[in-house]
Amino acid sequence: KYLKGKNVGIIGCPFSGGQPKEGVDEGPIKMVEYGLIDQILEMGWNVEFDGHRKLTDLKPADDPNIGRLKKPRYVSRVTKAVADAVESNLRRGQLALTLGGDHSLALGTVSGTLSVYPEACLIWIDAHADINTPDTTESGNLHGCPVSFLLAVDDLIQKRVSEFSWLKPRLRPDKLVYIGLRDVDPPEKEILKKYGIKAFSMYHVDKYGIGKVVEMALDAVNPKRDLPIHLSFDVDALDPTVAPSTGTPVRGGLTFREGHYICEAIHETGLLVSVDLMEVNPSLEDEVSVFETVTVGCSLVRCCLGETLL
Ligand code: NNH
Ligand code: MN
Ligand code: MN
Ligand code: MN
Repeated sequence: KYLKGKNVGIIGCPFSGGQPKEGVDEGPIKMVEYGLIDQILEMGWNVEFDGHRKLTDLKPADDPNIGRLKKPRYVSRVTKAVADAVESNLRRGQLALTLGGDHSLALGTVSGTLSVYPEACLIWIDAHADINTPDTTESGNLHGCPVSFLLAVDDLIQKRVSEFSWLKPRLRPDKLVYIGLRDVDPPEKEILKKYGIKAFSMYHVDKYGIGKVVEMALDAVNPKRDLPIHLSFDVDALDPTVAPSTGTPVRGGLTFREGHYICEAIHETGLLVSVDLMEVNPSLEDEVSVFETVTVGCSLVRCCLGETLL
């Protein structure tokens, strides 16, 4: 509906500055090495990919904490560049596919999407809500904060740091929905409650089944099925038995099929314009775990592009 034809622009983002564990920057590199580009070409898509972004060039010499926030300048510069890349892909009629990298990158991807499609809704698949503010974050890791920076609500905007002044908070709370939550910080729960943000935790997945949950999630943010969709998929939403090589695994996650079903069902709407696949860390766990995590990342992406539908 929004994109004509099967054109995808891939933005490879080897970046780990939003959290402390090295190796997550290798996620996009490994997904491409494992053949993701060819797999997408084989599905009949036109693919634009001119190599991974040189994001380390943007690293400032000095980047002291701002309050609790770690590497704020680095994260800001990188995510600004990513926002511009997503925006340019979308303006050229491509689906924007961003491979992470840590989830702070969503500051850029979602901003880029909303600058082209201000009416877009955001579906966030994650074990975590990533909605800490500069005040509530315990860790200071920006991958735990992107959603609060994106939200267009006055009392969060006041708390924003000037370093991120390029970022226009355009996401209305009623355009955001979560699936897969099971490790949400107490202040994050307060924020979800305060703004009435729809969230389907693993409890809801167990209670209703994934089919019903995705339908309810779409009903919440896209009732007429006419708005563009940005899907931000943190691989730690999956159970650690399915995706072990990620920085913050949490037990009791989505099964292999539940994760894929979400991607298939969202593809099926025909409204998907932008996809993030984040937090694959090939330096964690053993060889088999890395293989499983990288290949599941690739197959989630393929499902977003329509692979498994008959
Ligand atoms: N809530 C924690 C924090 O803010 C953990 C976030 N970690 C994630 N999010 N991996 O997806 O630091
Ligand atoms: Mn996340
Ligand atoms: Mn997570
Ligand atoms: Mn299709």
